[in-house]
Amino acid sequence: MTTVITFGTFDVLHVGHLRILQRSSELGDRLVVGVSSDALNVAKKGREPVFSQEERCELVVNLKCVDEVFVEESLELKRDYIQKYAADVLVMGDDWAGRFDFASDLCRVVYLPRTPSISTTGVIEHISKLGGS
Ligand code: C2G
Repeated sequence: MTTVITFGTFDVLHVGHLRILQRSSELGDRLVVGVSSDALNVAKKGREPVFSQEERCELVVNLKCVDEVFVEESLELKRDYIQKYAADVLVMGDDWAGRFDFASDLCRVVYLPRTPSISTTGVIEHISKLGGS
């Protein structure tokens, strides 16, 4: 059985998130997703996510292509997570290209192209403009 692992915040879930998860799942038999903790998001992006880590995990784990989720507490623990979940493939969006090559002795590292023209920040800005009109 081939296990695929990927990571992300998945805040304000949108079709870009869904598509990368679907394409990740096609690279193996089982897809495990590390969902960034609220604290990690504050450290990484300087703001609280819109949806809590529990809500983000609940949304992601209920997508058909996802088998299991866990909360990613630290960016530094990638190697531990890969080993803990016995991942054969690590998938990241190509905005991270090259930055996870340090794990290539543990598993295959694949960067998939992002879906153009959609982002959590874009969705938040769109909604706040609607609210202001
Ligand atoms: N994504 C995508 N297309 C978009 C937006 C996002 O394919 N239009 C992908 C990203 O490349 C990433 C995943 O969806 O692989 C999750 O995106 P984010 O929630 O923005 O993830 P990020 O905060 O970059 O977290 O340790 C790495 C981090 O946890 C990645």
